Amino acid sequence: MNQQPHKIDHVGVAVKSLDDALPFYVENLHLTLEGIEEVESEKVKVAFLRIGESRIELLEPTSEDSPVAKFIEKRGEGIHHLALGVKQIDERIKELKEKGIRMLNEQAKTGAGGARIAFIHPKASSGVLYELCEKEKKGE
Ligand code: CMX
Repeated sequence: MNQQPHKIDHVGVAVKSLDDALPFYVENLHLTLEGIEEVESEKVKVAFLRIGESRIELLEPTSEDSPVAKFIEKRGEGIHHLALGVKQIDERIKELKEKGIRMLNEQAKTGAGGARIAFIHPKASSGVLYELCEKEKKGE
C-alpha cells in the first residue's frame, strides 16, 4: 500500500532555543539526541530525538523571517507540524494536487537529513501543518 503513510516520521516542536529546550528532553525524558543540523532553506536549526521508530524534531528559528519564528511570535512555542512517512512522494503530491488540496510545495524539496519533503497548507487539513517525508530505507 504505497499510498498510505506508513508511520509518524517525526513531530516538529517549535522552540526559541535548542540549548534551553534540549536538557528537558535528554536529561528528564531520557531521549537520545541523534544530531543537530542547520537547514538553511527552512531557516531553522533542528535537533532530532529518537523515540521508538519516530522522532521529535526541535526547531529553532535562525532568522526573524523563518516560518518557525513567525509561528512562535503568533502562537508561542509548541507543536508545529506532524511529518508523515510516505513512499513515492512525487506521486503523493501529484495526487493531492489533482484532488485540489492546497500544497505549500508543488514539488518535493530537500529537508533535514536529506529527506525529500513537501508541506500541506494547514487550512486544507483542519488546522494541522502536515509534512510528507520520504527517506531512503537506510537509516530511516
Ligand atoms: N500549524 C497550524 N497552523 C499554522 C501553522 C502551523 N505550523 N503556521 C501558521 N498557521 C496558521 C496561521 O495561524 C494562519 O491561521 P489564521 O489565518 O487562522 O490566523 C494560517 O495558518 C495561515 O497563515 P498565513 O498568514 O497564510 O501564513 P503564515 O505566514 O503564517 O505561514 C505557513 C504559515 C504554514 C504557510 C508557513 O509557515 C509555511 O510555509 N510552512 C512550511 C515550511 C515550514 O514550516 N518550515 C519549517 C520547518 C522545516 C523543517 O521541518 O525542517
